[in-house]
Amino acid sequence: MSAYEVNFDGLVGPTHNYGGLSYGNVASQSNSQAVSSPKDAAKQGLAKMKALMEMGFRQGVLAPQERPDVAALRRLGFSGTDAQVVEKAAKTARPLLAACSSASSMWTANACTVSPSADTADGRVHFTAANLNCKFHRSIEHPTTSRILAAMFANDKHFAHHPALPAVAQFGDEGAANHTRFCKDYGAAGVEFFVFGRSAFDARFPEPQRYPARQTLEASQAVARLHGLDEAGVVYAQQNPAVIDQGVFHNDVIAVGNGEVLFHHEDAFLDSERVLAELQDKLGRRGGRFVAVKVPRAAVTVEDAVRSYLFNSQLLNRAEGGMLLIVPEECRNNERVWAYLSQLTASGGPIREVKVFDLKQSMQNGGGPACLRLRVALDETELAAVNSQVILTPALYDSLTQWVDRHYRDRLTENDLADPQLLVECRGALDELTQILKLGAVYPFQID
Ligand code: SUG
Repeated sequence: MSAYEVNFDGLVGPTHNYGGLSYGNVASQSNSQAVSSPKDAAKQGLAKMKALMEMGFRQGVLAPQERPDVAALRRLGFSGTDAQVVEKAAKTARPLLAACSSASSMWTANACTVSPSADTADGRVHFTAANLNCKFHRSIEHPTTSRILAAMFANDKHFAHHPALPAVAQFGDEGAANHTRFCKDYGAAGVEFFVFGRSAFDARFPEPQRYPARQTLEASQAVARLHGLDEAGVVYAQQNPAVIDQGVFHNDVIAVGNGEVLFHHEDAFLDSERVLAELQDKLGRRGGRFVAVKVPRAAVTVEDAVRSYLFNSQLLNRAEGGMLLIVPEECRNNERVWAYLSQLTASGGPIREVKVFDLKQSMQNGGGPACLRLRVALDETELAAVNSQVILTPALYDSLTQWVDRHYRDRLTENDLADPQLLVECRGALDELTQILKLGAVYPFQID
């Protein structure tokens, strides 16, 4: 039976703004307080989805969240009507209002970890929502994420959903941003590669000195257990703490894999040789031939990788053979990175083509092409069991574009977050969206 990789991109929410909320994410910090354009952000994301659909890839959409999150503000002690809650937070606790207004669920690589049915003990596709415990503004995403995933993949026979891990730093879990799957074919048993930043319980693993390591080994191990993965098909690797300290806050900022190929920076992992040998061995036992494309620091420094987001790219199989790399515009603007890419595609290796996308609105918060998508490998039967309204078609693209035009603001500043009307607009937009995507009631304002 044929199997596909379906990319579910996050639709950017109406409150997209630059809150400077992510310590350790260089772009988020350096663009703090800049004026955002929610409308441009949503359209840049939709343009990427449409382009992939037109290239023949299966493309899905993951809905944004209700923001400001009034329920989260109430849990922090703000009271009164919804408008009063926003008003009081704006007056006395701006950083909390900014955190509760973030549109960060757009980076769906962090929504959850997914294991395809070919890898799991019960033959179902498993999803574990990420607790995103490292940052408050992201830690409030998982309850709604779980409801949205359940509405998209609503079939017990094929899909198993696990709630987020315990909400403590020891089980800090950032979802698919630190998880890659290698396989000969999407439908064949593969090797799941979990990259962690630190261990919560074992002091032998070194830690970064400056910036936080968000993903723990123990969280990755728990996800592998929940999904019923076989040890023979799992590899754990520690991210190099030195690169976390240079702004590589997720593995997907320094490496990307697809099929039998890992495209990675020379400094991405600790004990790199051993890690690559284990991947080669385990994939070999599953009938695959592992290929590592290593980018030397002499060609691209970690700093250039972080600035350009070279590795936060989408690595996709082309129908005509070879792979295509989807990169952000910032790669073309960086001379060294662009020179490297030109040489890479001419080198006769697995990566043959590069396509560039303008994702500036998301990039300014540290979110590139790979952050914006959640990969789900599905066979034909499973694909048929997915809520068909979330699969992009030309008609859905048109209706989402018109929906954005109707509801989104052209510009948003920190002061605008204090406007209670923004909440009204957001809820109105999302109510309509749940009808377009046939999600049912998934938002707090629809169920509480
Ligand atoms: O968690 N930025 C996100 C970016 C996530 C990127 N995802 C992956 N690499 N997979 C984060 O740091 C910034 C929000 C702000 O500052 O307004 C933010 O949350």
